[in-house]
Amino acid sequence: MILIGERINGSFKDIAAAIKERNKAPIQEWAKKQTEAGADYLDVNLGAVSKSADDFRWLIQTVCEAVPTPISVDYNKLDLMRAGLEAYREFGGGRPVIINSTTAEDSKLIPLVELAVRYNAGLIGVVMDERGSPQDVDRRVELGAKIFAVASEAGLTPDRIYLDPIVMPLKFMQEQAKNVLEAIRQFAVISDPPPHISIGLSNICSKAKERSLINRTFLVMAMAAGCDTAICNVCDTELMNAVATAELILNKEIYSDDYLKAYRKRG
Ligand code: THG
Repeated sequence: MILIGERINGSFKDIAAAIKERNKAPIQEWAKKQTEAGADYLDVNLGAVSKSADDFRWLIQTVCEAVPTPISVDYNKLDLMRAGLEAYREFGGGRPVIINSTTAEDSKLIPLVELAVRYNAGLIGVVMDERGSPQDVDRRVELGAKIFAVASEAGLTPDRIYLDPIVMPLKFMQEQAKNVLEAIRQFAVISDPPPHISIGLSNICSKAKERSLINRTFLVMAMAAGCDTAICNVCDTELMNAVATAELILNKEIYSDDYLKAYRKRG
């Protein structure tokens, strides 16, 4: 699994306050904690707290100073994405990068694919268009196939393309979870080799009581369907243990009695 730590996101109160006050400490602590927990990438997202390119540059610089972990640059507007990628090039010194994200709309997809080519980045494509996010499997797959086709045409190989079926809250859109799982199964046969399939896991447990249990049950099911990347709470030990066990069951790691310990030390 490619694990992307979700915690440096302005939708969390402590991160929002840290951005407003330009206080590096809480952000750098989360960067370190998630890195120690095994994050392959750190998602860095301003949230709604700011729309300023300067703040995004500062946030990315702050993370890069704390840890050598690569970043997924998370913003839904092109101008800030450009500023973020420039900052990352300056402060990240040539680390890998994931652009998070494009949608399937031409006005976003075409420039963001171009940015991914220019910055040698991976690109997450969420299956939305001008009409919003689809509720059914077929439309999700249609939009995923479009993103894959446009990105491939521009020269991105499948290992740089991440399709995101858009996970919805179980509490409010209960019927969507099984549609997401079916979309994952179909993304996995879009090409051979397939693209990465990535989910924003914690969307599933929004406002629910049993957050951790819902997260880990859904992630294991998504992995069985073909998901290989998750933006998630990497500091949730039960979640990480479930991922390690699912990887054994899917025969992606070699069994040993100490596999949990081995998984924690990986990378
Ligand atoms: N796909 C892609 N990128 C994404 C998402 C996605 N980026 C953002 C998001 N979704 C993934 N990250 C999070 C981060 C936090 C939470 C959910 C998803 C979360 N927040 C708390 C909540 O909603 O209850 C609020 C914060 C708090 O507790 O204070 O759970 O789907 N490509």
